[in-house]
Amino acid sequence: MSHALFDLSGRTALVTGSSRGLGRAIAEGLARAGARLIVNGVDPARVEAAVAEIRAVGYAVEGSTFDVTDEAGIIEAFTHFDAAGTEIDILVNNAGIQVRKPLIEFSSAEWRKVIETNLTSAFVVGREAAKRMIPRKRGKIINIGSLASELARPTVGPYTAAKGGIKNLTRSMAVEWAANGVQANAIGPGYMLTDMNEALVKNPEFSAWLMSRIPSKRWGRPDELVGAAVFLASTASDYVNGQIIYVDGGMLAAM
Ligand code: GCO
Repeated sequence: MSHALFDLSGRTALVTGSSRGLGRAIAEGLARAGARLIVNGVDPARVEAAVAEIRAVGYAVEGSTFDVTDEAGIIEAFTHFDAAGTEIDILVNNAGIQVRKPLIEFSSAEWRKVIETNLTSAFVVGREAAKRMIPRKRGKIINIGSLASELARPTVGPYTAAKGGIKNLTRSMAVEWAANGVQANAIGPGYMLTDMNEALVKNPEFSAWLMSRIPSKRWGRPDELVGAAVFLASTASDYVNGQIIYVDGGMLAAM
């Protein structure tokens, strides 16, 4: 029984990139808290599969397939929501990619791909959601940042720049939209066990270094982001604006 403060019943949540990984875990967590769910991804088959799996365990869910780097497709998706009378109460800007190589070897096209997918997408989808939330005087925007919103390591330059941008895009959203009842905040995952990090998990040297840097001495699980997501999606956070909550096992607290 979830406490009324954290009850998302009657709310509709759109989570970008939620057919798998962190987005999937967050989406299922919001559904468990009562939200009606819209699963998004770029691959129709993956979206359909995720919808079927989530519906099979009894949650209200539908799919919306669009590419978060395609502004026309995003606008079309929101036009469809409008026509269907679907009000997005909670937006989680989760979609993102990772590309690892020395910064000096990145082409500008590769740079743009990461920035577009991890940062610009949050602006475009956030703008379209806010256009509808502001007149309703109510809305929750949760951007997914990263430890890389604060700290850098070699070989993930574009990702780090994008996630640093997410932190201050979140603040910009907050300062412009808070007076209209829209709260914009972020979650900063630490090193989580996802497909995106599979190569790192399998790298013994990296894992040894990482365990020496994380006070909790373990990788995080995607479901460990759900508490922060439900908090930021619920009335419990109505006076929280422009913040980023790190779920990182204590890594940012450590020297
Ligand atoms: C990497 C990882 C990180 C994590 C996470 C850390 O290559 O360092 O992909 O970027 O995914 O973002 O918070």
